Amino acid sequence: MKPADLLEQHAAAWQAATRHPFLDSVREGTLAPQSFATWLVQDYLFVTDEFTVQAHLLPSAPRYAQNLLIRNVAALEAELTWFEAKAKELNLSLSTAPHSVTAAYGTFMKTLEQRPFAAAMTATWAIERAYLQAWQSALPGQPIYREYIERWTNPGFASFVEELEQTTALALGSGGADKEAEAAFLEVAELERAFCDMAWSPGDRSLPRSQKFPGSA
Ligand code: HMH
Repeated sequence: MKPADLLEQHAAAWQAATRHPFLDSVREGTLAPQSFATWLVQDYLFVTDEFTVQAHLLPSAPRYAQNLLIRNVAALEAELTWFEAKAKELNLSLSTAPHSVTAAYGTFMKTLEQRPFAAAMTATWAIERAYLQAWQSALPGQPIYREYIERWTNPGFASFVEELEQTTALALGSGGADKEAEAAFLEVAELERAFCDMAWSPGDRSLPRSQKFPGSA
């Protein structure tokens, strides 16, 4: 099995994870400010968990994956700093309780430490690949979201995701964990969809449209 086979065999689940009204509204500029704020704060909490889990994967990762995984950990740490700056700009508090979906995603990621490396690597790739594709669907997007869209659609990020795919292919190539890798892939797809749903919840959408983009006041 190759990573591309997973995308092909689970095209519907993957589509649901990466084509979402949340990103359509980022593209169209119709997103409620509260939805964006919820997304930003919860994504910060998500990356906090992802960073911890990825750091834990390092010591037992195969030699061929170590350099890439170290760069992933470094990129996630830089992303935390970036989110902290954005939150400050927009006057959003990051000391918020995780939403149940964010908590579930964190719990899932923690289990990767106990799974075969091929499954953990497949999930690591799928998590980043999902964001690449989801944010590509928001292109060109509204100017207020430009920096966000560019973060996950720039060529450097795309080639990083490509490297993750190649390393996942190597891990799968050593054999024996296809079923576990497939399960992890499907869990990522479902959690990514749920994460977008969370930001795009009817409760959030019903907030007054007149409210300005956070920080624009
Ligand atoms: C929910 N998935 C989610 N947030 C992210 N920041 C990424 C993937 C990419 O790191």
